[in-house]
Amino acid sequence: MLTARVTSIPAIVLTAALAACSGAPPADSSTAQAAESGAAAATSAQCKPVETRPPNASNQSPARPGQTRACAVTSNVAFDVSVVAKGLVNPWAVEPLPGGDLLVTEKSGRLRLVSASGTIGQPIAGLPRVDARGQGGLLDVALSPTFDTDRTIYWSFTEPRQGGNGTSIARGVLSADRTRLEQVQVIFRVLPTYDGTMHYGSRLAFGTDGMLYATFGERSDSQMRRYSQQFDSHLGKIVRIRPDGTGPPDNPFVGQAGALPEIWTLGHRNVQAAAFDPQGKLWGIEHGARGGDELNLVEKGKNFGWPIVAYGIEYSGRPLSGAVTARSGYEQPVYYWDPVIAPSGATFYTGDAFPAWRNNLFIGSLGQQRLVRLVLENDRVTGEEHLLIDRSQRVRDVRQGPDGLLYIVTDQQDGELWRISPRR
Ligand SMILES: [Ca+2]
Ligand SMILES: [Ca+2]
Repeated sequence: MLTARVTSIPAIVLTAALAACSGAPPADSSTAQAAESGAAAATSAQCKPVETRPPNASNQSPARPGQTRACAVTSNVAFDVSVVAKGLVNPWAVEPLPGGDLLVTEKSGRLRLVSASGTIGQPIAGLPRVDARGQGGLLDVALSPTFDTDRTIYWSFTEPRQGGNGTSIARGVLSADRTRLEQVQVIFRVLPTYDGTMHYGSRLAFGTDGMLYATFGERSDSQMRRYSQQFDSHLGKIVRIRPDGTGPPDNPFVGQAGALPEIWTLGHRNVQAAAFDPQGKLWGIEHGARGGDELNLVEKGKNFGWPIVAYGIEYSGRPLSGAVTARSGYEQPVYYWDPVIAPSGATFYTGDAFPAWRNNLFIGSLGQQRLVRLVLENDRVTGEEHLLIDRSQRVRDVRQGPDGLLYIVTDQQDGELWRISPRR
């Protein structure tokens, strides 16, 4: 939460900073943050955000300047978009392989190898069945940190279960000819099982600690939201597990009565994007309420608020019942979008092909059909750019390849795989 540490900044500078980029003034005593960004305030007269439409939650204010509607920035990077492959049916994830080929999941349950030149392989055999209704299906895929030697991959999927379904994580070994998965095991099951078709999450990301971090939704229905705050459920959580699916002893709630040992953070709504930054910090981007999509710095044991603390309104247009935008003990998002972008897939760019983009966070936007680029400084968003708008496709996932280029899949019935490379 915010703490008032510095209050000496002149009120007139504060006012300028607030007016320039963040709409109305903050709702709580967050002037310290404004003071920290005093330098930015001095130059913010020219600041215009990418988003200029009215917010959905017109009566809400950010907790600090720059928490939403950051200054629009233009990188002036000239790039080409190559359509590597077409005809992918609602692809959900793209995972570049070391040699240049790519794994692509399709929501209906197929995992495919797409060659660097764009040849789409037959579905890889050996995956368990998925429940592909609604938002469910075959979701993310990630390579083992030791893929080079063990050819092991991990994937998340909507598992049909007695009484409903749930997000589960499986792993398997890609056969030498890359046509099938062997030694397939379901290593983790989100509890409880529920009979619905929404908010499964999920993204998978290995940390430098060798642990697998996985993000999940709270299953959307109003009676399910409370699970985001309950320690006896994985719904609305980010978990940290060993490669065998078990919770390690240094997780934050190990030993707490009734708490599941895999929980890393709580209070999430539906996290469909997660990425480690170059310093090894985990960031999660989640679908919020209408006007409340969030970028969060995912730190051990923290509570990100849903459904008690949240920006936005119900998709019906009604206020969020019982919610406030800020409360002590609950994390503020580093950044939020109102109106929403509907985020899915994210990566920090670290390659050599685009020096101007290094350390920037790229996020897919389903709802606004574009790629979002965020500039971060000291764990704050200082610039936003929207790319690939003219393509009008729902961007589902973005990853950096070993060649330093960006790879994107689009969530369409006739979905595409794109390669973003410097213009020739
Ligand atoms: Ca992935
Ligand atoms: Ca939140």
